[in-house]
Amino acid sequence: SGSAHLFEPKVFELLTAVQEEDQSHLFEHWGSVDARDADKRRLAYQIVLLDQTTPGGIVSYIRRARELLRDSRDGVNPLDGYTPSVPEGVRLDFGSCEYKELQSAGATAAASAAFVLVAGGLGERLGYSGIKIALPADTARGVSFLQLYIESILALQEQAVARGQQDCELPLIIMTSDDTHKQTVKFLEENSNFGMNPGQIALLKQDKVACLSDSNAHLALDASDSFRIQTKPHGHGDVHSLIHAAGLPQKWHQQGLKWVCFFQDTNALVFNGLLPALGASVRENYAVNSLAVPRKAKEAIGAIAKLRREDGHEMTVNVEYNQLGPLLKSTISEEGDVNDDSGFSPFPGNINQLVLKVDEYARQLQSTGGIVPEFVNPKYKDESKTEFKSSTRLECMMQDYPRGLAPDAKVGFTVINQVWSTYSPVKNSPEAGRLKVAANCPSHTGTSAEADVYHSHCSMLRQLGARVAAPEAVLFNGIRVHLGPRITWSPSFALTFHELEEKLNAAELSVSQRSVLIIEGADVHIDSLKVDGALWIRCGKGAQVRMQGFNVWNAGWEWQPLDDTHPGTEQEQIRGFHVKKNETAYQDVLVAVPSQRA
Ligand code: UGB
Repeated sequence: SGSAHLFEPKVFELLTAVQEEDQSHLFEHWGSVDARDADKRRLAYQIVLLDQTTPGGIVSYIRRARELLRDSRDGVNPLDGYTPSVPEGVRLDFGSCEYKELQSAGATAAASAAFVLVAGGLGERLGYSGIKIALPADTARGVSFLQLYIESILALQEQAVARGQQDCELPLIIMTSDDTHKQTVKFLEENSNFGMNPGQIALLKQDKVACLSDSNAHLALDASDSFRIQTKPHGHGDVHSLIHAAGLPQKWHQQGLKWVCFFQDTNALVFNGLLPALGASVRENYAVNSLAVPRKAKEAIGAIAKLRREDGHEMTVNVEYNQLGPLLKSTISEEGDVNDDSGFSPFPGNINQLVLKVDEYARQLQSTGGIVPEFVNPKYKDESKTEFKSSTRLECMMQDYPRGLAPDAKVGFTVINQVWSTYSPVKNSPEAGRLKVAANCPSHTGTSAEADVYHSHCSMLRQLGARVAAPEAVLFNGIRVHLGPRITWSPSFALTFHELEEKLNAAELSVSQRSVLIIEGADVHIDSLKVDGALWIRCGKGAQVRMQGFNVWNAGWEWQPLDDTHPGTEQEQIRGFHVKKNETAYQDVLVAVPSQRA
């Protein structure tokens, strides 16, 4: 129309290009293209923004959507023609010789690693109003997931510095979304980045993508605002295009970094898996290494599978749980997704912790622009499969990255056989958790996550020969867990079995069932110690604590179920208990004592 020139040419060009993708309905009600009209400007500039933030741009997005929606309507299964089998990978027992070896090798290799935390999820399933990374990783020590992750990375960095790599500064990238960004920034600011340098952390915010209203990939206008396109999250797969857009792989390459480790928002045990996996990546020269755990059949976590097509094309990828059953039924197993004699599915469960090799990752992102294969999941109104119950959008998952790799890329997995040692996230509300338990699956609640933190710490000590009392079954929020002595320590004290061995004489350590033992600080040494009650050892940077002949006995702390007199805070309600601190013995050496010279 005559007023078209009022939009800048670039904007007008984009609007035309979008319209030509069968999107006339977006502008039908415009009358004339008048850029002075506030509503029209709003829609136009939303399209500009979507074009900038959508991987590949808006036109490419519409075209991808059209194809995927057509396949969905026609019932085309992307896995058709593929036969699954259990791939080759590294299988480890928590604390075995091989595990310890790879864990130490991984801790050394971490000196050349970048870390990526995906934290854009809102946690609807958990029913928590705050950001999940601000939840406590365990109630005894009380530090948040984010602090724990940062402390772990800093501990690895300190070790590299101690080995002579003076300038080591390990990058942390946090992917946020509109739902989590502001709160994440504030949380970091309020806590001075938990000790990281300001430039060490990079936040990448993912944006939502345009919704689609029908099988022809028409963009969906808001029902109450015909000058706004509906948007929804695109999924954690965005992390790759954001990393690409920020030019990070090239930067990492220049810094001499070799590995990049991805992990999720609420797994306190992540480094128990990441370090041996990093060690395995070095040993096996994996371009992609997915961390995995034994998976119960039908459990709602993806399965790592090797897929082979008749023409010989092979890939080792994650198959989401809703696709695995049908795929197995149509190929190798009439029963579908069922447990074998081990009580678990033969396919290891993906836990979305990945170790990628930087140089191949950089090459791959260069050629794909960071777009990982997408999928669409429309809920159709009827059999004709043209209209949807509500608008849909394309989605993507970070673990689908290997799908785009060349067939000769070395893709493996590392499974740790003891799930509780490696993976125990806080994903589900108590109600949802109880349903999971009823279905014979881990509850993945605040309750189970807490118990597993202590369980894994206790197990490490026991494996080294300490006398650590057995756990007792308790019920919180209707979820039964086994609660051992509440033992936890900071990553600066120990991240590996090897460090633990160096710092404590396990034969002379004993801890009773009701006890709490918290150890914080790098230079803590336990020669002989008996705890029956609560002991908190706090050792500042540069200071040293040596526990020799200590015998702690006090009223300790109690984990008490919530009830009407004590309904608990939102954070406590997720777990189902509050901690009553009756008495605590502190061993504090917070400032360095100047060493005495003879
Ligand atoms: N996340 C984002 O950063 N952005 C998003 O848009 C969405 C999520 P969920 P999901 O380990 O048990 C995954 O929602 O996606 C972050 C795997 O697909 O907790 O349902 C979010 O903040 C599945 O194969 O999990 O399922 C969180 O940190 C299985 O491995 C992370 O992404 C499953 O996780 C995961 O998001 C599992």
